[in-house]
Amino acid sequence: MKNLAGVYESVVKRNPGEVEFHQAVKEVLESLEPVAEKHPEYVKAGIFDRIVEPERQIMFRVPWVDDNGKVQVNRGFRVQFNSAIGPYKGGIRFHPSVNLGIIKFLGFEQIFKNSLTTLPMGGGKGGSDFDPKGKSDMEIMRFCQSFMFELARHIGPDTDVPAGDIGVGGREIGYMYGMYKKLRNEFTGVLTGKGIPYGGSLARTEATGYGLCYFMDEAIKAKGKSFEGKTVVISGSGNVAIYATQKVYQLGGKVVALSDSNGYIYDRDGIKLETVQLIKEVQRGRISEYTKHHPNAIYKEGCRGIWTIPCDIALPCATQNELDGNDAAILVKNGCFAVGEGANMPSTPEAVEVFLKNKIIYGPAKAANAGGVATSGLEMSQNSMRLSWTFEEVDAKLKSIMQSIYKNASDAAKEYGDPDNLVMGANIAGFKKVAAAMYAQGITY
Ligand code: NDP
Ligand code: 2IT
Repeated sequence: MKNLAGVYESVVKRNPGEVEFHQAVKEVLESLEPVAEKHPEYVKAGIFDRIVEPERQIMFRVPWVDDNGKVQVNRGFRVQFNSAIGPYKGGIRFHPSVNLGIIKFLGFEQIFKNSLTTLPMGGGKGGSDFDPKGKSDMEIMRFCQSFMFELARHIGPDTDVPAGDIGVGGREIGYMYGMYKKLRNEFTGVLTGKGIPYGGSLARTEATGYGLCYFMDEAIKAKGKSFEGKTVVISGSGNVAIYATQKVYQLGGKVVALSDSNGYIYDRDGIKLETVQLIKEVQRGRISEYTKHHPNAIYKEGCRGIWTIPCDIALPCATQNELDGNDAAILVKNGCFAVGEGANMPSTPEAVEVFLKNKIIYGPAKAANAGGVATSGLEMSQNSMRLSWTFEEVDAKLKSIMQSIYKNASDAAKEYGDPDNLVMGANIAGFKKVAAAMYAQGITY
């Protein structure tokens, strides 16, 4: 880095210990070097210095009472990172690993991702270190209500619109929405990923996984290949992984492995999605239970081993840094030709380097998994218009958004002289609109 090295150094210095945030910022700034060269006015207006600093960061106490009557205390976060092109928008994550640095990395990525969708949404992210595993339904409800008790004062349909992420799905959104409505006495589209009976959008549940496959289908087709007949490995077994699996089958591919944080299953005949949905969506169980239903399948402890399974296409859909340089080298050695990121920042910088060096078709998260938030944007539109589109209408819009994200990222990569580098292309294409908006609005935020 030449022009932007100082910006990065200052981020590291001012945000000690926030390693995931540093990682996300570094990758973006490296891609933006040529943009800084082309646009000295952005450097002068401090766009780069400002874009790495959240507009607002909120941290709060979340007290709740467990089923034994014991008081528990968790920490809540909402980082309102950038509102240059629309209200803050981004998911809420409930996972014991959550801390400020993780929420900041996610919020920072969200700025560029949301810009890529072509819809008017700024970037934000929230969450808590609450661990939903092993909690009763009533404990989940009480926690969500307490979380929203505080969060409600900071959000609104034209201010900040949260949604789901790891550990937050339809059930949690429902509990949070109920509490928001009670506190404000307003029925508005303040959250997305809502249930269909109370303002949710059809196809939002499927959107991230479907969108990932639509994006990768474009990228793969551009190289004269397709999903047809291909063997696919997908990590995770949550919302994104499940609907990516469904779409891979619809596109003619075969998914042979899925995982959770404990281990992975390998079914050489093809994963039976109905079984996975029963275990994960209905019973909220562990992926290991799959082998009880399908004794021919294998379960192995340790989630990382999933990358040793030979495949044509790999779709990491679990969490950040789940795939390192070593895993990437094994995938390449085994003949994998495409990697699409359903999760946020699942590949370490070393893994990304391996993919780019080996000319793997690599779909970076902020482009490849933007279908979820894009459909959230469509949910916001439907709520504002007070009408709802059919599944087919939303799905068609999602597909066309993913195609244009691919085109914009690919065009930007070409314009800046590295045609196959979608990392650079996505970062530049996402940045352009936000930078232009920040520049036009003067030095406010
Ligand atoms: P879910 O909570 O539905 O599922 C998460 C899955 O990832 C589970 O299988 C979980 O296993 C696994 N996982 C979570 N943390 C870890 C970990 N530390 N190590 C190994 N496995 C882990 O979440 P989603 O499917 O919604 O999210 C998955 C990824 O996709 C995240 O990176 C999220 O940020 C990203 N994403 C989600 C979008 C959405 O619309 N939901 C949109 C765009 C991106 P276990 O049950 O054992 O924890
Ligand atoms: O990472 C993401 O893009 C999400 N978790 C979805 C955010 C949203 O607002 O739908």
